Amino acid sequence: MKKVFAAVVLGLASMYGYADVSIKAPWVRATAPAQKVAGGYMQISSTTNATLLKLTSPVASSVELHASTMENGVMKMRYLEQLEIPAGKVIEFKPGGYHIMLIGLKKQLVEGDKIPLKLLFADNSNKEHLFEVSFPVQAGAREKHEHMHH
Ligand SMILES: [Cu+2]
Repeated sequence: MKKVFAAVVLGLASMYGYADVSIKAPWVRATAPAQKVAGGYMQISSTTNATLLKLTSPVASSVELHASTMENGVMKMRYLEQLEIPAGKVIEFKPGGYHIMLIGLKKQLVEGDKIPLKLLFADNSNKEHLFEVSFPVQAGAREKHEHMHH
């Protein structure tokens, strides 16, 4: 009887035990009244290999994953279909690097607001897991070159 119980507990643990991915220090940059795009940042890590597949938010018509890179002294932005999160590595989203791009904003993002974002991850057995994360809006430091391609 004890053995059966242990097996059930293990079974549940593998089904619901997806605490592997952790998201730290999320924030979204505050916007000007007419601004339609905003950048979002966070740190993602996972104890097992995972893939960030998709992001959505009720405040934007779409949410994309972007990577900024310097090429010959010019900041360029690249759209990423998805992002691999290798086990044990912290992927830092920050101005000038990986970022979330909220596109088609439905309202102004004011410092102090909290923006809900849903992040869909696939684990290493291709099971999908939906995370709901609240991103506080912060003024942050303005970097002129950051979104020159929008
Ligand atoms: Cu961007």
